[in-house]
Amino acid sequence: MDPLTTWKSVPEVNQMGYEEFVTVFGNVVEHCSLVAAAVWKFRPFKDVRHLHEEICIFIDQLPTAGGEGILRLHPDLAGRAAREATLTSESNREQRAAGLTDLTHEEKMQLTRMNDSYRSKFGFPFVICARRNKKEAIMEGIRSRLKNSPEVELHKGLGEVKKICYLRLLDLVEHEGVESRL
Ligand code: 2AL
Repeated sequence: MDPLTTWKSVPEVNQMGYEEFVTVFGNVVEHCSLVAAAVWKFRPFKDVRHLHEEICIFIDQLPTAGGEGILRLHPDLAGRAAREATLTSESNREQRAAGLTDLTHEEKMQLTRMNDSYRSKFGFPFVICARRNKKEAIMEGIRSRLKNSPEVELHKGLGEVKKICYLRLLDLVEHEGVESRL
């Protein structure tokens, strides 16, 4: 998909009805259209960054179980959904960009083992912004984050969800003059 032909302008976003807004932004947080449904009422947005800030505020106000739920909606990196080709197009593109579609058999086994250990320790999957990390950084990230407490990992995981969300928003909305890094 060519972003230039699909980008929405901020005025277009601000004029969207609820249904169109959820159709367009329903997966900026993976499998969680509730987020788009919740922030629609905060239009008009000044720019894409303002829309992202409202999403972050919504995520930060969730109780622990809600935050954990958001993390659980994410597929494992190079996990079952990738093997079974059931990833969302966004996730597929992100995992490819990080080099996770080109892992050796050995690397796949190692990542699967670490993903499983992470999930059994914390009760939610390891989440990291794949477009901001190459496979080596992801492997190192999961290894070191496995040592953290559940509270720290809930916070770190949601921080990564916000980064993933920001990059997905930049794919959808015109953003001239807006910082592409958070
Ligand atoms: C993902 C995903 O689907 N995209 C991304 O950047 N990270 N999943 C994950 N478990 O970290």
